[in-house]
Amino acid sequence: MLFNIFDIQQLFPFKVSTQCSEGWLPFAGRCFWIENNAAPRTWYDGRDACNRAGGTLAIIESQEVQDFLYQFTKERCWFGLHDLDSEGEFYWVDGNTLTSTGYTNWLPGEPNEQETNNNDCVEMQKDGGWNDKNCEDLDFTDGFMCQKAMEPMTEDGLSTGDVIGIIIGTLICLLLLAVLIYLVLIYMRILDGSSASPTRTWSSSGGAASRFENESSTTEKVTVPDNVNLGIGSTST
Ligand SMILES: [Ca+2]
Ligand SMILES: [Ca+2]
Ligand SMILES: [Ca+2]
Repeated sequence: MLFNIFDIQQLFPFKVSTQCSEGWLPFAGRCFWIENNAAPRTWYDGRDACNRAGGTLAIIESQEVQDFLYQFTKERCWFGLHDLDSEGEFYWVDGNTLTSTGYTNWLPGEPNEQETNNNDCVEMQKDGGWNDKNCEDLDFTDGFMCQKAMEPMTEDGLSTGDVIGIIIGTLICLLLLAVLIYLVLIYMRILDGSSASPTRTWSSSGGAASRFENESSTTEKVTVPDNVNLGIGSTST
């Protein structure tokens, strides 16, 4: 292999490691965002907000993740569990089944799907227990929990996109600088050319014969016919 990515990275002025962007909490190898005190949100509102932030509603696959998230929740919060596709079969938003993760924290008597109320989305209540609830129910559930993967970032917290933006911006600046220097050189050359143009002086040598002579090394002579009166040297009356 001609190029080793790690060798190339050594040439790069940024040290990169995986981190969470500002405001996101690192835990269990990913980043979490807990939205509290928001306006009332449906499960879909939370899902869409997490997606817009580049993540999904949170997946709680263990007691550790449950405990971590619970310490930041101040109210009922939606998370990424639902049985929208098949009643009673709960899936995480990443497509895995609830049984595949093997952890649950249902409140006593939950999930208690009500045919008239379609409880197909799951919230964490204030005591940390899970409750299935109508996905569009705005009562009591004002928060949601998101997760997303850690991102490669520099020590200064710059993401890959930021670094690429800086590099592209720098290249554009260098290109503009090169164009500016080129234009300045052309302008200076034009000025030099005009200052080096022949300076013409009048020479009266040769009697009536008259001509312009170039004082510079470049000789340019213009012969003026003898019968042309240039009005130079004549005395006005
Ligand atoms: Ca249902
Ligand atoms: Ca249900
Ligand atoms: Ca319920």
